[in-house]
Order: sequence, then structure tokens, then C-alpha cells
Amino acid sequence: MSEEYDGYTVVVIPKEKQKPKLKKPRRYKVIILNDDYTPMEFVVGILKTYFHKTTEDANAIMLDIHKNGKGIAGIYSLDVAETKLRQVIKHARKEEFPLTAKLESE
Ligand code: TYC
Repeated sequence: MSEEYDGYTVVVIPKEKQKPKLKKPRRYKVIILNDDYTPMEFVVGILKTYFHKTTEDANAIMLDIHKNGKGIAGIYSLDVAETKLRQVIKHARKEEFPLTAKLESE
């Protein structure tokens, strides 16, 4: 080296790679199933009350379930999806309807 050493040492610390640390939280579909006994109006009410659907949307989803066997009521975090599922089943059993629902990961 031609230059004289001045007594200082420079340490270069590489910047840490900024890995994205937050994983996207999983989301869950609340799926409502068809049966032969639950009244159509009750299912429409469930969709409006617990899933905040308009009357028009609730009717369309209910008819879709009626024709195709199942339909998506909404998509939520696990906590919210589990709560809605429990509320819906509890309400249906209180009225003695056999309505069933399940969760499916997105
Ligand atoms: N199939 C029911 C009937 O004919 C109506 C119904 C629709 C029931 C959707 C459940 O998730 C359901 N009364």
C-alpha cells in the first residue's frame, strides 16, 4: 500500500436482509349446506343477520345452496369464521332446524 495507515479501522457491516416477517393470515370459508327441512326464509335470515348480506344477495346464495348442495356465506379469519359457525348452528338448533355449516380453508 502506498498510503500511510492513519490508525483507524473501518468495519463495514452489511445491512441485514429484510425478510418479510409477517405471513398472510389464513382465511376460512364458512360453507352452508343444504338440507330438506330448514325453511328458505330462515336461511335468508341467517345470511342477512350473521353475514351481512343484502336481501337480494341472501336470496341468491340461499337458492344456490338449495340447488347445488352448498354455498359460501363469507370468508374470514379463523376466529371470526368459528364464531359465525357456532352462532349459526346455535340459532338453527334453537329453532329445531337441521341446518349445517362447515369451515374450509381458502
Ligand atoms: N332445501 C331447503 C328447502 O327446500 C332450503 C334450504 C336452503 C335449506 C339452503 C338449507 O342451507 C340451506 N326448504
